[in-house]
Amino acid sequence: MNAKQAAGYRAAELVKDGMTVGLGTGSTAYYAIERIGEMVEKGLRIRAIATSNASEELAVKYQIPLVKAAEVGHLDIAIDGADEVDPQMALIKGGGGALLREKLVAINSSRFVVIADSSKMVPHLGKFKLPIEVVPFCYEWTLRQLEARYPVPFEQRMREGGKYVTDNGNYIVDAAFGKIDNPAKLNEELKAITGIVDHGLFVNIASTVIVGYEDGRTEVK
Ligand code: ABF
Repeated sequence: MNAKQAAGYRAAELVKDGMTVGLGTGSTAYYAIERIGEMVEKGLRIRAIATSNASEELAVKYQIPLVKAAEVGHLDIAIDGADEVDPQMALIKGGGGALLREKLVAINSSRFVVIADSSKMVPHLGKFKLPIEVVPFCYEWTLRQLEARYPVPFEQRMREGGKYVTDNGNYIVDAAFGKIDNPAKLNEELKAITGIVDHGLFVNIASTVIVGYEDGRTEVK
């Protein structure tokens, strides 16, 4: 069992019969979804909201019943990966481009459980480029505002055939901040810039972090 598997399976153990679950996105969340699918197969009554089209497809594959926000007041638990986790459990997420739905699911869950292999644990955030989701309308001006405000490289995320587009039809700009000294301050500043939908800083949202190690061990923080 590898580190991602160990963390994903351990997190799935927190899901109980009757719960409504937020399904994360990425290669670590994959294992949590796989295990939750096995639990559904054994008869546990679990319903879910997925944080991306890719995770929705996994839920369908594993026959995990999907619900809409209108059908449930909140989520009992959300399980999702991260790109970086600092000692205060602040995160950088969005490497997979799903940050907006991931944040909406996380903030509407009673418990947000982050699952990560030990390589994601960092002393401070920022080495991983911060994904920022921007609306396509006049995005060049939004990019100009960012570049005027922060003296760091901003790079529009591309994919084969052109600009990367999120499941929500927006663009992603990746910001190479290097070291982020005050994630809470940057979180507020970015949210105040018109044209920015959201970004990959998750501050004071995670309630549990499950770290997976290559020997199959897990550590719950
Ligand atoms: C997702 O998990 C993204 O926010 C983040 O980029 C990704 C981490 O990737 P992985 O689990 O594949 O390492 O939630």
